[in-house]
Amino acid sequence: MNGVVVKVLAGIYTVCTETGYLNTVLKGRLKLDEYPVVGDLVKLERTNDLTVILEILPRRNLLDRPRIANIDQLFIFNAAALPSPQNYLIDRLTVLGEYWKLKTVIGFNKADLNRCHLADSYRLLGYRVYEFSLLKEQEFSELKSILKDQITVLAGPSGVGKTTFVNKILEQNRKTGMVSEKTRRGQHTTREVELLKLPFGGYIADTPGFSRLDVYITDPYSLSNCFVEMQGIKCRFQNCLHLKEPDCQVRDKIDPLRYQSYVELLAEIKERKPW
Ligand SMILES: Nc1nc2c(ncn2[C@@H]2O[C@H](COP(=O)(O)OP(=O)(O)O)[C@@H](O)[C@H]2O)c(=O)[nH]1
Ligand SMILES: [Mg+2]
Ligand SMILES: [Zn+2]
Repeated sequence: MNGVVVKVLAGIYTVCTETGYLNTVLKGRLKLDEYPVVGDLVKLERTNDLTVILEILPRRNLLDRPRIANIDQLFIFNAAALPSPQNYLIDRLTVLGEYWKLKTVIGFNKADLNRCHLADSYRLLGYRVYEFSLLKEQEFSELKSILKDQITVLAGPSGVGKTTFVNKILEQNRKTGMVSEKTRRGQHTTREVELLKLPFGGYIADTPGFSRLDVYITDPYSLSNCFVEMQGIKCRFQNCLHLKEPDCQVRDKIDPLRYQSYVELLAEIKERKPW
């Protein structure tokens, strides 16, 4: 029997199988190079009253902080207002989406409050952008079709409506703005990540976001590969960071806001301290 690890807590791996959820442990004395993480496909065996994990099937990808495997899609979740969207945060996430080669979707919730001009900028870059209000039922079927049969990671700042979204999608009532979530806010510890099974196929994980870009991108020269609009432009220089180099052919072709994000992200990567 196979299943998907949806939660890891104190050595107990909750696995979703075709017959339901099972709490499992690692097979005794099982020597694994790596321990299972949320998103892992695992091979299970039932022994007496216990279900054990025999093997982790090969991973398609493995994201860090939070640790999660086999992700298909990144849903960058924002609000058109309250809080107003931060292009820098969105750019950081689009960079990670490119880095991990994930399908990337950008959503702007709370369309009832504001019309967000940033939506058009990201559309122009070729991203799939959705503007909606979770207060309006009719806009919901399209959002469901985006998630169907995908393993989606939801990332975005707090207050934008992520929990409201997940509740509606799961047709259940988890508390919005949960206290436990609030107490963790501002701390730099990683919140545990959990995959939630969607009733129409697929899984979704609500995450605090992948903030430590420098964990992944260590070579400043590779950052431009993670900006979709820079991928197609050849700079005349082999080694160009597209900063102040004279005659750089990339710098002037990029949207100024995106370019500013590029410069700031580059600075972050360069400041990286060895661990
Ligand atoms: N005006 C408006 N408020 C919304 C909408 N969606 C969610 N909210 C509210 O935004 C607040 C934050 O929502 P929550 O789901 O806790 O956000 P999270 O921090 O991203 O999980 C709650 O008070 C929601 O009721 C929307 O489409 N329009
Ligand atoms: Mg929330
Ligand atoms: Zn250049």
